[in-house]
Amino acid sequence: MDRTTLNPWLDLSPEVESALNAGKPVVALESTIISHGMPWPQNAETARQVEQIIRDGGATPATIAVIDGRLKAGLSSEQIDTLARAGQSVAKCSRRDLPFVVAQGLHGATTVAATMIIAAMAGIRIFATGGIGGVHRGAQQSFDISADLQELAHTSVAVVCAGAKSILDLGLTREYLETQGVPVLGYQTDSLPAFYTRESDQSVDYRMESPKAIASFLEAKWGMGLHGGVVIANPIPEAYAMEKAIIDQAIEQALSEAEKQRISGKESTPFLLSRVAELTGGDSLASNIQLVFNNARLATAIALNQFE
Ligand code: PSU
Ligand code: MN
Repeated sequence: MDRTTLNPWLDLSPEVESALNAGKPVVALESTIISHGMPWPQNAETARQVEQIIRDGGATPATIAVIDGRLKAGLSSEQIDTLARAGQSVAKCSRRDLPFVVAQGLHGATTVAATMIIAAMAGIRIFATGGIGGVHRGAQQSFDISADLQELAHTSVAVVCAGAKSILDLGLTREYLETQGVPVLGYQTDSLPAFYTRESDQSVDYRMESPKAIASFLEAKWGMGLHGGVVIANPIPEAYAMEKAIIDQAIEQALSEAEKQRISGKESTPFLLSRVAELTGGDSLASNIQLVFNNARLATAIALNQFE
């Protein structure tokens, strides 16, 4: 990519800049998962470990956030700590929120949508995370549909995730993605994974057996000019998968508390995530961390294939 065309609002870390200039594989990572998705200090440890997994696999990690009003692809260890310690007090930034945070010179933790936007600006095509946002249960009434889905419709970045949590309506999420022309690939699975569990009652569009097959799919899509994202759904490793009944019960309770407390808008997803984590104790946090690592490994393998 021609560095002179770099967006003037965006800073690359030295590590990310040299990888991109050399045409080496880079994997993007989001920061809402750090500030809003996990508690301190596991969030900072996980963020650093996931970067190391990507380096060990032969690619360069680019953790994405807004720091003092600057868009960043690649954070220092201190910047990761700042977001991790501040937790929910950092602004959760989706597409809608980026101009405010930038204009005010604030820090922002980027969601899947905002991370895709900044990754695309930097010329990064592969992004690893935990779970994507989607169509919430009861969206027929609440209209609560994550901006992540619209971003997937338009922005050409592939998102490796463990599916979506069943705080969402997975069936409606699938329908929405289908309407928007977003392919959902299953890595060695026919079933859409549901984050803590390897399977759900939803299917994927196409089962892919190897990182190479996924890289070929991406090359064909973007090569022929079909802009937009791709969901690459990677089931949680068997050893860390949780019992469906336990997760389902925690999710039902979190949803009913959210309704009683009239939680809505951008608070909804963080509220549900943290209540589910509290209700299931340390087990769900350990699973969450392991599935992020697993997604980083797959994203790295796909990124390497893209550069063969
Ligand atoms: N789902 C998870 N973990 C997360 C998120 C979703 O299992 O951390 C975060 C991601 O950053 C995602 C965001 O992009 O929540 C979606 O928020 P909303 O539903 O408000 O769009
Ligand atoms: Mn929402």
